[in-house]
Order: sequence, then structure tokens, then C-alpha cells
Amino acid sequence: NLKNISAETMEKTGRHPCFSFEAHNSYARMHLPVAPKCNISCNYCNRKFDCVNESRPGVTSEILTPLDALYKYRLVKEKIPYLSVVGIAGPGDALANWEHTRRSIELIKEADSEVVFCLSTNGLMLPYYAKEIIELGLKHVTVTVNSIEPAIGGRIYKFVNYREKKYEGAAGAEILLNNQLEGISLLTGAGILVKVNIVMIKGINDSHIPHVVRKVKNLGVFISNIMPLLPAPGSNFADYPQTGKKELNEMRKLCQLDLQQMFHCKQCRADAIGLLADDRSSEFRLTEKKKEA
Ligand code: CLF
Repeated sequence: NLKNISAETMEKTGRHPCFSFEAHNSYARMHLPVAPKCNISCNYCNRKFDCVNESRPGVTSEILTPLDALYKYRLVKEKIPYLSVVGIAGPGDALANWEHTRRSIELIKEADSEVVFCLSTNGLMLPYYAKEIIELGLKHVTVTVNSIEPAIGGRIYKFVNYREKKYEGAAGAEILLNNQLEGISLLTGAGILVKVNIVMIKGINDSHIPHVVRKVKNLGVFISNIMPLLPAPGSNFADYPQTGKKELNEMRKLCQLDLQQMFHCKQCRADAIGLLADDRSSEFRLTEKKKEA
């Protein structure tokens, strides 16, 4: 599976707190909220979380321009020298705001060639941008795949906006999942490590998750991260039960028989900064004053 993974990718993975359990206590990541627009609507949408990538323009997190992003990166790196990963994960979808996402990465890469970049996306536009992602030199991408059956996806996604058209329910879910799977194959084929995030929703996709994991494993995915549904007030799943820790870990253990699982995800804030377990984002909000400096 990992035959086409380069030494550079392995070295970077050793400094990636999400892709490497060993790295999570010693290396920090920061998220740059440069991607406000979203092209799908998930019924579990909660604007507080980011890597899941289900959120629409965040009401609490600041939105940065690529130049703000570079400024903020420098600010954080100075204070947190063990910062290794810069992630772009929203608060909308990284690929629904591709110009901003790409420019932010280019600017920071120019300033510091050591940075490990990380992208999280719902995958709808992945077939369109996979080539550019590969050319930009990214080695770590996360795609949230909650279902590989349109009927199940239709209960998770309210709509999908694709090429100027809105598709509801199963029709939207089918477009989404086909693009996710195609996009994942393009990335893994180019030696990029792909993590698949899955939100476990009781009674909707829970019994289906092992199928998702097996499918993405066959596409060369590196690791999967099964996360609990945290019912968000105001979302369509507000009244759904929160996935329990026990059932979550049982599902992870079951799926681990097929594919490596992440057990240490913290379901980070949209603007998270620092070690996964020690969020320092409040220290680094860019005020208007700082932006002018
Ligand atoms: Fe951020 Fe996501 Fe990259 Fe990590 S988070 S874009 S892969 S750098 Fe990590 Fe946070 Fe879990 Fe995401 S703990 S929510 S898995």
C-alpha cells in the first residue's frame, strides 16, 4: 500500500500530529481559516469544528486573506517553535475557495520551506484540483467520507452545489461520493497520504462504516478517523444522540482489522493552534491592530 511513499513524505509524517500518533505530543499544528465558502450542506453541520469540513462560513472564527495567513503563521511560529503543520480546513471547504487556499500555501511555503501542509476537504472538487494539490507538493490530505451509498448519504447531506446546480438528498450524495472516491484515487496514486474522516451517526451510517473503511483502504488510504457525532444545536441532527465513547472505540477497533485507525483526534476548533490537546488559538486572534502592523 505504501510502496509509492517517498522518504520526504515519511519524514513529514513524523512531524504530523494527526497522521502520526508518536508526533501528537511534540508537534503542533495551526489551522488557517482562509476558506469561508462551502459547497455542500451536511445535516450535522457545526461551525465550531473544522477538520470534519462540514461547516459554512464560521460565525466565531475570523476569516483571513492569504496575506493575513502568512502574517499569522510568522506570529505563531515565533511563539511556538515546535509548530510543524499548517492545515487549511475551512471554515467552509478548502477546495471551494481554491484560489485563497493555494495562495496561502504558496506564500507560507516561500517563507518557510520546512512547513508540512495539510488540507481537509469534503472532496467534492477533488477530481478538479488533485493535479494542482500534487504539484503544490502537499503530502497530507483529509477527505470526509461518511457513506459510499447514495441512499445513506442522502440522509446525511441536505444538498450539494455542483457546477452551478443544486442537488438534494441521494442525488447530491451520489455526486459527492463519486468525486470523493475518484479524487482519493488520484491522490493516493501520486503518493499522497490520505486520511478519511467519518462521522459516526447512530442509526444512519454506523453499521455502514466498515464498508466505507474497506472501500477506501482498497483505494490506498493511509488511515481513517472515525469521529463521534456531536449534535450541534441548530443543525438538522440537533436531536440525534451523541455517539458514545464505548461504541465509537468498538467501531474503531473493528475497523482497525482492515485499516490503521486514528484514536487521538480532538475534533479541533476552526482556528485551532498548538498541540492537539492544548488549544492556544485565543492567544493568536488577529485583531485589526495586528493586521495593520
Ligand atoms: Fe488540521 Fe485535520 Fe490536518 Fe490535523 S486536524 S486539517 S489532519 S492538521 Fe487532527 Fe483536529 Fe482531528 Fe482533524 S485532531 S480534527 S484529525
